[in-house]
Amino acid sequence: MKIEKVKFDRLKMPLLSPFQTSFGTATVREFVLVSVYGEGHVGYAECVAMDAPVYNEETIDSALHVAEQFIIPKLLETELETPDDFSTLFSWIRRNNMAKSGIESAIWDLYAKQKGIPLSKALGGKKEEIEVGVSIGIEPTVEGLLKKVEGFLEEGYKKIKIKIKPGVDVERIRAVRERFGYDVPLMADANSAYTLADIETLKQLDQYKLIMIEQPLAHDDIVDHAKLQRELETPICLDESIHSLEDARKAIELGSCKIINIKIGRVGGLTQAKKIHDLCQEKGIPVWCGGMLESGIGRAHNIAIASLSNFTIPGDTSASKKYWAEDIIEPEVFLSKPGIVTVPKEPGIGYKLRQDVVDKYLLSSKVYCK
Ligand code: OSB
Ligand code: MG
Repeated sequence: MKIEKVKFDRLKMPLLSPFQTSFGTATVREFVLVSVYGEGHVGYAECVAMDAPVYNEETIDSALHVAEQFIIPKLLETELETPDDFSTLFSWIRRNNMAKSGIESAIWDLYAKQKGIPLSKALGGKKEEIEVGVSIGIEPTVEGLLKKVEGFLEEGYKKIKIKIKPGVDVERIRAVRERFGYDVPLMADANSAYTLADIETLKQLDQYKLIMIEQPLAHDDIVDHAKLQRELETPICLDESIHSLEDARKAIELGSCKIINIKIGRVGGLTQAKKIHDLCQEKGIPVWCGGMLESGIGRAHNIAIASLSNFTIPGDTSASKKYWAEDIIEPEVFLSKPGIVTVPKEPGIGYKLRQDVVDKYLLSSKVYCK
């Protein structure tokens, strides 16, 4: 594969409603749409770095810098056999996984389009449809949270994830259980807001039979999570702590988690995501696909990777309309049946880019050729 041109479009799209996590509140999503060109085809992906380094160490600007200085010049003069070569070629660059992933995932889309096969198939995915859930931010009121949960349950979402932080945790989970019962597949995501000093609060959550608690402790920890997991009945799922195959291996070996959330951007691309998926499968650790408030382009990649067989837990890839008044893809991501998204059968990601919507939210563009 020869990459002839790379284009970055920086977009800023308003969220339909504010999204609050333990690290802050978002009302807009700024991100980079990546296009890679080769042999008459265009591959698309999204760089999911955020505007501030609150989730991981990257930002949109740091990702653009790393891509421009260290990835693109080499890429434009190298012939890749397969998209897997990308991660070998740039393994010398430490971390900066979202910078890598934005370009690598676009190359995967390009590859699948050149072969005329769906991206899901190129990755080894077998599922024709995937089960999806929703991630609900920290709502200003309990009543507001219950209203949102009710709406998403009516749409048939297969997993309800609720963001928590110290002081806004046990009462929220209790309220959802009291209103909707114990059959609702419910989980909490703390985004690293607790320490081992909060163990009594975290233990109180056990009585609500959550399917898991996601990343309760520090973003860079796997040791305290192992201690915590020994004290909790609720399975721990790691998100922020897992950046690589090696991180996953160590966390599994230590007993730091029983489930792993795979985000393509956080682990440096689809090749690494697939490797972590395969390791987890071998070790009996179920995985699911997390989200980063993606536009439809990022969602499309999430759908493709979630078609692999060990993605046995519904992911966070909800319909486009949960976040966007209008998405930049056609068709939008929608539920084909309650809580189900159909995996596209068209070549590549299987969604078309809506240039009119891209233009509407465009801040700036930059093109790189040899
Ligand atoms: O922790 O999973 C997370 C959004 C931004 C950063 C981190 C996280 C999230 C979400 C939203 O939970 C998931 C989605 O895209 O719907
Ligand atoms: Mg998370």
